[in-house]
Amino acid sequence: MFTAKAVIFDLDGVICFTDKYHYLAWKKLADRLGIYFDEQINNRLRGVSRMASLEIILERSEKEYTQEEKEAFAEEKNNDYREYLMTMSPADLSEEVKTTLDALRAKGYLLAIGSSSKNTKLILSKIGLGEYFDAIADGNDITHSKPDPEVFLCAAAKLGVPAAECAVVEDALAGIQAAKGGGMIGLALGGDAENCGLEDYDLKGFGDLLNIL
Ligand code: B16
Ligand code: MG
Repeated sequence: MFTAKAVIFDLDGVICFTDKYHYLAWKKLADRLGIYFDEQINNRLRGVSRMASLEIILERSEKEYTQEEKEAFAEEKNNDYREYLMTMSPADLSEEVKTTLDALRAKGYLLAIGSSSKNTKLILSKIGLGEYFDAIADGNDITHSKPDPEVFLCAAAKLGVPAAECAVVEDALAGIQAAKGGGMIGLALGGDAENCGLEDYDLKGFGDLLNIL
């Protein structure tokens, strides 16, 4: 149905689920600072960079903070978040995701990760995919986070595949905007990507990739 040579996967919300850990770590910081934060606000952080996430949380703060203070808050949150990540294991990778990835590879697709997260390599190694992908583009490679297409264009360049021949799998609207902005095929998988109106296709589940690629 789609002609692509490569598939670029978002990480959080597509390959595995760390939003609960982001929530717990941001909640701890927000509580310490006396700022209201709930799971609905947490949903706005999908695909958004760490500093941009902090700005969303600080929207409810009565106090203004300096750049230095903000960087310290982001580091504090990240240290708590990484403690949660250390509890992850290959059991956090579903059978459906693993068998679908293997089947796509067997069909000849190049497979890459395009994630806003600076913790991408740690997460992949914890779930047993440390050496799996043909290319990884993450928060460490880019200056502009999704919805900017930079992370996906970086993944395509690392793969050596033209953007038009890359399909992107995303759970975040910001991620679909990034994929389409980069001239790629946008495949929505749940989250606020689903039915956002910009996607080329709504996946019924991860395994549905094998029906369309
Ligand atoms: P970090 P993705 C994103 O990953 C998360 O969805 C988002 O909630 C997070 O703020 C962002 O990574 C940055 O993460 O603090 O680990 O650098 O969905 O693009 O794989
Ligand atoms: Mg995501």
